[in-house]
Amino acid sequence: MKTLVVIPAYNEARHLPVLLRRIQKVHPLNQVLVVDDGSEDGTAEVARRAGARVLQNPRNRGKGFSLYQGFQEALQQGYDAVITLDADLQHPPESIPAFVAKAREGYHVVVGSRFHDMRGMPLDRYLTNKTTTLVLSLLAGQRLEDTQSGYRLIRREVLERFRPTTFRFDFESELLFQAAMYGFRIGYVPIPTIYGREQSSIHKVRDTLRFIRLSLKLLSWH
Ligand SMILES: Nc1nc2c(ncn2[C@@H]2O[C@H](COP(=O)(O)OP(=O)(O)OP(=O)(O)O)[C@@H](O)[C@H]2O)c(=O)[nH]1
Ligand SMILES: [Mg+2]
Repeated sequence: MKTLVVIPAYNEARHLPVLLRRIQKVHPLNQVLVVDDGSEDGTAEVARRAGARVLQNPRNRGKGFSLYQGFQEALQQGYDAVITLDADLQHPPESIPAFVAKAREGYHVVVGSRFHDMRGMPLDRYLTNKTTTLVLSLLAGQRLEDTQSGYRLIRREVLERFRPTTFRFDFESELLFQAAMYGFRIGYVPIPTIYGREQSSIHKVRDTLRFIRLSLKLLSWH
């Protein structure tokens, strides 16, 4: 299964050298695409120097937009799947083979789930995660897990079908919803819950409002 690893990155120059070195042990770096989304800290240069392929947005467009750019690239270049993973070392690249193995079992989307052990997740993120997952499960008519996890494998068939309307952190919710509605099989692999001291780029009020707006929009699918 030819897989493109897509890494959305906003000011991640500090983490990328370590991350890319770890990725290299399990996946060829010429099949790793870092999307630098208007960073101000030299993220693109650092990623290029470490041997990854790089797309660079002159200004910040959102995590979802960057992921979508990665999806288009993968489709154009004939990849069978993408693996999306965060640049901030919360997603251990050593799990990449587990995602591929799960996809081979016949799953179209594989989500890295932290639901088996969420100790270490800050309370506000825990509550947001549980609530958004419950809402999306109800909307999608199936029990979903860890819908806010950015560590995923998505097969080509899903990428071809997906029509996003949101391009920030809501994008990943919309992707899972559409995959479920189109009847694609969604599987899970356990990943650890890792939180450092980094500031999240998620804006509590703005991104919550975006999620509510998305949920209302998804209701009209029914
Ligand atoms: N392309 C792009 N990537 C972003 C943007 N904001 C954050 N990211 C990246 O998305 C990944 C996750 O960002 P975080 O801010 O940690 O969000 P999160 O992991 O969902 O939130 P936490 O659970 O609080 O860690 C990291 O690789 C960031 O560099 C953005 O505006 N554009
Ligand atoms: Mg994070």
